[in-house]
Amino acid sequence: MPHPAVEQAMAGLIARNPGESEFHQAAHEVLDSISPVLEKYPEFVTARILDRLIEPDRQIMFRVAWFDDAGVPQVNRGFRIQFNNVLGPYKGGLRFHPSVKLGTIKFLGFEQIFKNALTGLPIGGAKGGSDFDPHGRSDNEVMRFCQSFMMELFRHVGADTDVPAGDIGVGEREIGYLFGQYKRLAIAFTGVLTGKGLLWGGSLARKQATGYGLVYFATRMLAARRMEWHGLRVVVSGSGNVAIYAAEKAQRLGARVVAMSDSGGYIYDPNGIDIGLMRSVKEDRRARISAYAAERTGVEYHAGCTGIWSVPCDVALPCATQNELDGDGAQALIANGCKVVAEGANMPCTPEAVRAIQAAALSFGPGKAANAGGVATSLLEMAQNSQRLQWTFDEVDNKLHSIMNGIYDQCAEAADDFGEPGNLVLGANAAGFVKVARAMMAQGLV
Ligand code: NDP
Ligand code: 2IT
Repeated sequence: MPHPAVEQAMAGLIARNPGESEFHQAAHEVLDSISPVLEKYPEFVTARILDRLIEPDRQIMFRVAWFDDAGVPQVNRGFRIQFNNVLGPYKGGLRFHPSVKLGTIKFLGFEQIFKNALTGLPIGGAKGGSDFDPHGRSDNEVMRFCQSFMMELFRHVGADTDVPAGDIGVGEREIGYLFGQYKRLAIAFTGVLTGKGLLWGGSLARKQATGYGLVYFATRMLAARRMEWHGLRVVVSGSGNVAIYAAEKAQRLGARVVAMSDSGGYIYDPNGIDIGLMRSVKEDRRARISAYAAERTGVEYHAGCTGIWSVPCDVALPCATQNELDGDGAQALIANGCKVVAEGANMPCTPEAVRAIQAAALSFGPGKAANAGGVATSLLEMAQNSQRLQWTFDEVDNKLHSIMNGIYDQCAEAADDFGEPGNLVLGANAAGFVKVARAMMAQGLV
């Protein structure tokens, strides 16, 4: 039975945020784990921590108007949800994708609170973005959009206030245009954004960090089953920033990544992905993944992205988007003998998929723990900006590695403490929540 405070908070959230199904799903995922924590800390119930935590500190929504290359005015909607800054300045990415709605940003911002808490670093939770679709837009169109977006956002962000970064559809190009406009408006060169280019305040290893961190986390999941990467078959969905560097690191550790995807379809490459070719297709040319199949022998291309889960593998790393791996996908993975599923994307597994994976005794690593290496390395970028220094690749990568080990240890220990050893969902939610709740108690009713 859920604790009554959980039921009250969830009912309030649904009533106040009608129709925001992704936010409901993300909140359920956390709140369903929290009852034993509330039993242990009744003071959190008295202080109504849950009801306070599910209501964002601030929700910013604005019009973004810009001219396309044909001179036609275009209108998009911009968002920034500053969810909770009890542990540090707001921190979280910006997503540019046509599917972005208020509820999408709320779900991502809510996840970010606990993820950032798990890193052990001083960062609060936020997320932002727009329903703008960069696909097929020229660099000039992307620049004009970014400049218009920052024209409003700049009032709400700052190196000690709120520090956005990239997410789907926002990479170094977009961060560059956003940074240029911020600098012009604020007359200040500060660490207001992370994921910056290496020549202008970026951190080495930030681009690789989410994917590498995911593999470091999954290494611990494998070790708990007395397994290692060498010789394993891996399926990685997506072919963006997180997917490419997860695939690269897994292969460097001796695994064979046999399938990757984009929103149009997936490729099956039984010999293991050629990372150089994949980067050329997706990063340099911004082409479709079908081009990879056309340029390498022995590769199959299949239209439609969900079929990727029927490719036999030992480890599955969903790294594209929310709800991309459903109950059927999970059943296919289980039937083919998959042992470990670790989330590189935010909430890529549906609740049915997570239940099926856990019931079949596969190891499951939730995104808020497994993909926290990106935001953790963003904090390392902020630290370098404050110091006016740039650390070496290895320095950053070593710190990332130990942060991921620390996150895994916290999740495993919290799962033990709350009586479900190996349940990293419970562990991540409980460990993240306790930190945030304690800090909220200390800072009073605000
Ligand atoms: P990118 O934009 O670099 O790549 C996204 C990839 O996912 C592309 O291959 C894209 O295909 C695919 N994709 C996007 N939307 C859909 C969709 N609706 N259906 C199927 N495929 C889709 O983004 P990132 O790699 O940065 O982000 C991927 C995931 O990782 C997201 O969930 C993000 O929130 C999460 N994440 C990112 C972090 C980061 O540091 N970047 C940190 C932690 C989590 P296509 O090109 O066809 O659209
Ligand atoms: O989901 C995420 O953690 C990110 N998109 C990265 C956020 C960040 O601030 O680096």
